[in-house]
Amino acid sequence: MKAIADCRLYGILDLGYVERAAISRMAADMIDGGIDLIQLRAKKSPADEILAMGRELLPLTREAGVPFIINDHPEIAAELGADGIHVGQDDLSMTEVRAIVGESMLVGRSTHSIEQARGGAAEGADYLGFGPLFATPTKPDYVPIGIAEIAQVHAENPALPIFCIGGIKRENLSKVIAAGAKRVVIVSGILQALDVAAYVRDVKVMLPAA
Ligand code: 3NM
Repeated sequence: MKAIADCRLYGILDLGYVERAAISRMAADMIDGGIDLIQLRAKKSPADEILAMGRELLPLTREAGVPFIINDHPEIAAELGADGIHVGQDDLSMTEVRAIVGESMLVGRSTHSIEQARGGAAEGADYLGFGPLFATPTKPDYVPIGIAEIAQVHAENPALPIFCIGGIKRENLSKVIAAGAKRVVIVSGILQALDVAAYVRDVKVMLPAA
């Protein structure tokens, strides 16, 4: 499995954009393009459906060596044997998450400020999300933080993988990289692309390896 330190482009299968029946096809296209990480984000789905989707996706990601992350639900991640769990600011503490998923699973935390990123680093998160950089319909209730603090958040946490997120598209990626981003999450840009694999491939070329 690809190490988190080597991951640059994080894709999310968000059920707000992808039909349930199309998740495996979408995952395969993302993998084909060279996606580094895949998260399942199904905010409105019941636990048993998330588990069923995870069971469908995990063999695909495993075969590709792509870490598979579950959003929000540590119990499901543990039951599934996922590679990671991603939690938000209002979710469980790191201690509580670790008690459910164990020590070896990746734990990611969403952060929306420099201060929250310090908290994520201090609690021992394996990686951080940092955003939303720009306004985005995927997470409509959040005030965008812009790109000015990207350099600082990286300077403060040089060893921690930080994934910039929120409103990032192929079209504005060079601006985000110029501001200091090394890793990004792209949700709607990938899921709404006419050619998903080609879109992922293009973005990967723009994100140089360490
Ligand atoms: N989390 P898109 S922004 C899921 O800032 C999510 O924590 C964010 O989707 C955060 O690429 C976001 O379509 C949505 O803008 C990202």
